Amino acid sequence: MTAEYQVHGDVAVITLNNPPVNGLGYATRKAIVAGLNRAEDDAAVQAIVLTGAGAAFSGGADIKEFGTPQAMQQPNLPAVIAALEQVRKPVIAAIHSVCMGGGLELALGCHYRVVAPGCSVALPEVKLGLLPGAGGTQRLPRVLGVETALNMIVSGEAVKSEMLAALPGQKHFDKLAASPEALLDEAMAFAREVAAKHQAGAPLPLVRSLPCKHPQGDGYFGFARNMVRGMAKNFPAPLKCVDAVEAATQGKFEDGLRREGELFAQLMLTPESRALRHLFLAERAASKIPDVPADTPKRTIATVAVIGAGTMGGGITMNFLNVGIPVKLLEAKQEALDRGVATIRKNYEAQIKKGKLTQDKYEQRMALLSTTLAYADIANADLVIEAVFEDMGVKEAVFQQLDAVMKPGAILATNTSTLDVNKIAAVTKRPQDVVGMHFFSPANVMKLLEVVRGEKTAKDVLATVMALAKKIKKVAVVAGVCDGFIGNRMIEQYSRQAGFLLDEGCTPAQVDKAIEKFGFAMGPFRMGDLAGNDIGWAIRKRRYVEKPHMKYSKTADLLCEMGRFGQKTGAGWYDYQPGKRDAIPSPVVEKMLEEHRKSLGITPRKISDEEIVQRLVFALVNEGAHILEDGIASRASDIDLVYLMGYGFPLHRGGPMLYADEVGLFNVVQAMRRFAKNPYDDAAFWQPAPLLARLADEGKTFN
Ligand code: T1G
Repeated sequence: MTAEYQVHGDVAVITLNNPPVNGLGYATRKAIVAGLNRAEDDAAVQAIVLTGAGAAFSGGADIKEFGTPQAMQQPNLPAVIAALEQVRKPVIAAIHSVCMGGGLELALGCHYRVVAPGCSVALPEVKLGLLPGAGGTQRLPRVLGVETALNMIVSGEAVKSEMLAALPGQKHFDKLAASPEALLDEAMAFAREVAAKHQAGAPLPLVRSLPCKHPQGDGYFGFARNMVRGMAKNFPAPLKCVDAVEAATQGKFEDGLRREGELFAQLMLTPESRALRHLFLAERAASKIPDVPADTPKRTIATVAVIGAGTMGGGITMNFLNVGIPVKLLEAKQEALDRGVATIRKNYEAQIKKGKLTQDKYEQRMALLSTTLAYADIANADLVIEAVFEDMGVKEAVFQQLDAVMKPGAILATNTSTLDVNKIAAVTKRPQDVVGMHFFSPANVMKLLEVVRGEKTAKDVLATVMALAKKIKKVAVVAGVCDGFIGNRMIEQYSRQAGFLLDEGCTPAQVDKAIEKFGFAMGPFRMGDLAGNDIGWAIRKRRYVEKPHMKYSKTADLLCEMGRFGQKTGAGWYDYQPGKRDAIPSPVVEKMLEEHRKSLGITPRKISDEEIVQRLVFALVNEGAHILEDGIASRASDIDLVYLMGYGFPLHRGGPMLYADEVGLFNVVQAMRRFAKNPYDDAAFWQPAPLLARLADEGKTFN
């Protein structure tokens, strides 16, 4: 289905019907034009109403069509809008819900717009690394004013329809309907009113005919560019949005439209836009579990218990309080509970100070929090999440307790970041109710949630947790059980390469600077000093036992043996002034590295930034390929999502697997063959994963 055509007396109604959001794909575009032609040829029809069925008026161009021949197949969207403007009968857009991107541009091509209150209206193309490419940068300023329009276009944020309709002098909406339910009737009545006016000879109003000027012209756009430049680091689209809107104020409509088209075409080809479009689809794909149907019944999660009131437990708790779900926080000792609750209060108070939270919302949330020292008190929770010390023995003891007290059907979740969820489940009589919910610190901020599926985890448990993740505004990715799941398994290889680079002659600062120039927010050594080098130390000690064959640089252990755990001890890979976070290259560390290289008989060599970045990033790619082969992740885009949302991989590169696709898997494999010849590296690791080798050989991509 694409668009339905019906005639009600003297008004034709064209209803977009291309679920889920009436994306304006080729078939839908054709159906709109067919409907317009049919209405124009029907003498009985005096006016045309264009509306949408289902959840949206239209969510815009069909993002899934981008990069395919259909995307620009005529009639493309500009052609459909031109057809709208050429119809000699009044066309009224009746907007009942979401009206975004090309959907809004379509509405702006109509002669009139009637909108229901509560609709989300946006030109969000900039979030896809694009700009409105069907006249939005030329028409929106004409109906809302240049500044309001530019703000909407550069931010991509949605605005409620009643807000826009209330703007003084706006010509965006001709009528605000009483409600979404009343919309169509009101639009039809409005259509008949204007039909009469136009039959009497009044010209049909076109947005393109409205004037578009800014009194301060160059001054304003110069200011706008400066504002945008800061927020648009690594992304070309925002500045081109300014260029396009400026063009709307500088001459004939057609010239501005042409300029917009040029800029849109340029952006469509940028890797940054490919990365953002990939991210958009990856987020939505990740919510689908191949063998768990979308309509799998979900368990009701009305109350949650959290065990452990430390940094993670407190952060996890806040996610549920934030969406109105009561939490009972359990600890072993009262002072730990008091500390945990105090931290939650402090976090909320900080948000109030920043104006991000109101006092009454804060009090509402805190009213949902209760605490206890007794397992019996949490027995009726629908979901319990343990966030206790990262030790298998401790976690097994907790799950034995939970198995004994929790009501039947409660979901038992572990926040472990690497441990074997199957082993934890095995100490209970209900392994089907056990699942991993791996939050990332700070848990109330980081969007990523790894949902770790045990061998016996029930499908309805997975479906429930995935739906709950969306409710608490997390990006959830399902991972299978292995050491480190997806993200931490990959970061181990990244960290190993960082260590080998030090062995071979790099300084921590050189490695950090190279990967930060690539786009990571923080390199591995600054990150280690921030998170605490002792955390990695504890994990390596376990892995030395479990994986004796795995080669590591000893530098990180030497650093920890010196007590240099990072910022928390005032010294790590870098030195720190008391109370300051600025990372200062450390002569002590430099000396340690020199002595260490001597002990290995390594003559330090100059290593290029390119080699640093390739070894760090391709290590992620190769391990990601293994993760796909092992079935730990369902799709490459899930791996990208984990790294973008949880490990600071630069958004404009789209994730390690998409980056490898952009570099070309052939080139990735060639580089790995070179790294495998380095005697101080780990040749075995650099054997390309069979999946990677095959795709490279066949000239294919991960995504
Ligand atoms: N095209 C194709 N599919 C889309 C889509 C779109 N524009 N928008 C959403 N979907 C799919 C999505 O993939 C998912 O599919 C389902 O709809 C539900 O999405 C020329 C070039 C509209 C506010 O950027 O912001 O117009 O996973 O989970 O939370 O200038 O989707 O079920 O298979 O997000 O209710 C500009 C993007 C396009 C809007 C609904 N438009 N979409 O949110 O549902 S470029 C956008 C959204 C453009 C023109 C340019 C949201 C939503 P599946 P969802 P939701």
